[in-house]
Amino acid sequence: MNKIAFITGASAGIGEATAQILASNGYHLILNARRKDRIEKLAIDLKNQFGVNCHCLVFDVRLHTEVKNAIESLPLEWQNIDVLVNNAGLASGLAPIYDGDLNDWEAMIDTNVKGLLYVSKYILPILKNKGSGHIINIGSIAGKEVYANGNVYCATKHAVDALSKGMRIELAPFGVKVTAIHPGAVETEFSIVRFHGDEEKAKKVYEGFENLVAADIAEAIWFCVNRPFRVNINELIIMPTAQPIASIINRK
Ligand code: NDP
Ligand code: 8X3
Repeated sequence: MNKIAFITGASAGIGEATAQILASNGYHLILNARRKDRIEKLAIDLKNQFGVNCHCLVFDVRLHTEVKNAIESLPLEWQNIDVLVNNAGLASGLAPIYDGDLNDWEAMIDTNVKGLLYVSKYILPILKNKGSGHIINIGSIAGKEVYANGNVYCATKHAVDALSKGMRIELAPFGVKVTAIHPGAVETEFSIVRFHGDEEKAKKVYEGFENLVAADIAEAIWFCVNRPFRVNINELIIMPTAQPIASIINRK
């Protein structure tokens, strides 16, 4: 029987690449994002390419009631979830803490921390009752190190790191695995979002070195998901070769 994975933030970047690789391995998918047109198109493409079914759930992970209603109203055939990929997230702004914008701070805290918690809250009971399942939390190198002007983004990703460790302790008795994936610079829409739509500024982030691509992270996620039940990959830090630590990028 095909397994079911629930991916938040599946309309772009790492989430979309994860949908591709899981679909190519026979997973049926619950695809979440706010951009309905994107996930609906992805659902059709994955059906055509790999013959898997996708169920689109359009909601904003920051809104508790939307999250609760969407997950609680899943049709019966979509409730038997095996894998949750908590991927939806963003950096908003890159400024010293004394110049920080309140809207940026709230967007990051509400999405990266509270959104991850809201989604997990309604899916955990399913995995716990089954006595199996796998949660993949997308953290960041910003959750392992702190860099100048990253302040609140780094804090939210440190929270993802801590929550992943806590979840692992509390869910292991129920046979539920928890893996945290911490990437360095991956070229996606991430920097366009961070710079509030300034594509020129975003492009510069990736100039002069070989950045990671979303498929690199998706392949690592698939490796973790595809281990035997006895094996859990607790965490992976995945960096561009040119970026040995968060704050150093060796550019040509
Ligand atoms: P993208 O901007 O390309 O994709 C982000 C995804 O998250 C989109 O699908 C977006 O969909 C979704 N999303 C954002 N906010 C919400 C929300 N409130 N509700 C639902 N979905 C939302 O970025 P990445 O693919 O790079 O980012 C994915 C994850 O990886 C994030 O958690 C990010 O912090 C992390 N990460 C990224 C790195 C990078 O360098 N790119 C490195 C380390 C970690 P929509 O807008 O349609 O809602
Ligand atoms: C995204 C990578 O280096 O901008 O999480 O923090 S970085």
